Amino acid sequence: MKDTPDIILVNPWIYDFAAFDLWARPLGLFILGAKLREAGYQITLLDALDPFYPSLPRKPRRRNFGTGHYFRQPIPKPSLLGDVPRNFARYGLPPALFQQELRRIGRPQLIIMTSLMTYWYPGVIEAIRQIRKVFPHTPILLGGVYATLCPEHARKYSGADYVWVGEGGEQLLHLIKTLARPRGTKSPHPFPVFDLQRQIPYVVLTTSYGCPFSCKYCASRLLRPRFRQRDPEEIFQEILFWHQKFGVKDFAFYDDALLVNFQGHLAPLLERIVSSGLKLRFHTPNALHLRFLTKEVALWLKQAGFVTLRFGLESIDPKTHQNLDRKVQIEEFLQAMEYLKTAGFSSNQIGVYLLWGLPEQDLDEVWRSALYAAQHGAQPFLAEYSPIPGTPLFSKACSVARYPLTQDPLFHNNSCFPCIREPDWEKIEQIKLSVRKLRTRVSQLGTI
Ligand code: B12
Ligand code: SF4
Repeated sequence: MKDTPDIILVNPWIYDFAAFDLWARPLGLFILGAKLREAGYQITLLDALDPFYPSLPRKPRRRNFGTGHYFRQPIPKPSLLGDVPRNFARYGLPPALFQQELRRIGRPQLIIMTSLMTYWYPGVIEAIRQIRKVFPHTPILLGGVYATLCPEHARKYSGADYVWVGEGGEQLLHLIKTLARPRGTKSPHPFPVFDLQRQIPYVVLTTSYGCPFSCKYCASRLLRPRFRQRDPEEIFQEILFWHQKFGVKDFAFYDDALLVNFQGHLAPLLERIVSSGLKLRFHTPNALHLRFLTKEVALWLKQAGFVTLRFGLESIDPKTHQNLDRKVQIEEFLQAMEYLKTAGFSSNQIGVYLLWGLPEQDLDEVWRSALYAAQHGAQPFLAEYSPIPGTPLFSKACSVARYPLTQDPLFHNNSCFPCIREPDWEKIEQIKLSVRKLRTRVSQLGTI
């Protein structure tokens, strides 16, 4: 008889104009997986995004440090986003392979699915629809960012039996125990369940939850109301485990506030890494705070093996910061750049995110910011604003947007520039292209 798992963890598809595996893993689901193992459940993973699935029609290209493309299939663009002159796609396994995989695994007692961007909900709905075809009666529990930020929508449309809001502790485990009985298997380790993947090109981790800041465009406080830092030694053991047991060299941090309380938090971890002599590469795809980048911090980051640094500069216009985040001043950016260069970082390792598409923001602001960043030796990366329900900026966004933002989370898609009434798509493409050229020049020459 086939040894079916008690629970299948599902990472659903992405439906979007573009998607790239920039150290993007469902960490919340993998942490939950660790708790389930600890509680004696036998679990398995069905990852709809798996770029290593053997019978994919084409192998997605992989890039540096474990990042890479997903398998992509063009699909019709949702009619609501008809005015956006771009192609739409499903990223991940063809549905037939997803179904085949479900049949191969066999019927579990419970299915647990995660969700990320609110506007990726069509991937959640489709995954649930496909699961129902194979296991019509198995309960499905949905959680994650979309489920937390848009619970009403998720309850009404996802098709899940249970929609969980927030992190979930004992109460969540209690619910799971009413839905599935653990077979009492022994957990192989206490860490997020990256080993359920076919390959482990990198591991993502978070040393803290939440953020002490409260920028008006950000959902961090809605997802994690309390800022909490983990024990540095525990994090070191997590890194050591993946490196020693699975040969993982690339680690990406998901923290919202990695550098806060540096002396008491990140410094002890970096000291452990440096003194252990491990040759690892660290990446921070989620931005770091420029304000906390001192000379000492820069030196530690360099010594410990950080190779991809991203910072939240957002804009060089002081008014934007006054109105929205108060998180950085231009002098702090300049100072940080000096420290980073002195510590030995090269320009192709340093990037700054710049927000555009904010309510009432002039498109030229982002271009000025990009030029300024490049002139000072940082690569500019554009981050389009995604309006998020419940954030302080959301009502303003609703009042200027060209779509009814409250009616469908598809309208939160950052690629649509929802807060621009009449997008000049040609100009937008022109800016993107010019910024890409700036990045190339900066990474080759160190400046422009
Ligand atoms: C890391 C991160 C990224 C990474 C990739 C993440 C990934 N996995 O793919 C990178 C840097 C690439 C990224 C990119 C972007 N991101 Co981002 N990202 C995050 C961040 C900081 C953390 C998410 C995370 O994994 N957290 C860690 C784990 C532990 O938590 P979790 O997955 O949320 O899960 C917890 C609970 O939800 C729950 N849970 C999870 N699954 C399940 C399942 C069940 C059943 C249950 C019960 C519970 C549960 O358990 C966990 C707790 O134990 C969040 C902000 C935040 N603080 O959460 C923004 C966030 C999700 N990103 C956001 C945005 C806007 C973006 C960008 C659009 C930015 C931009 N303008 O370019 C891009 C879009 C990328 C794309 N189009 O491909 C927004 C969401 C927007 C939206 N409308 O949904 C957020 C909320 C930040 C914000 N601005 O407020 N992001
Ligand atoms: S944008 Fe960054 S600094 Fe601001 S609240 Fe969100 S995570 Fe914190």
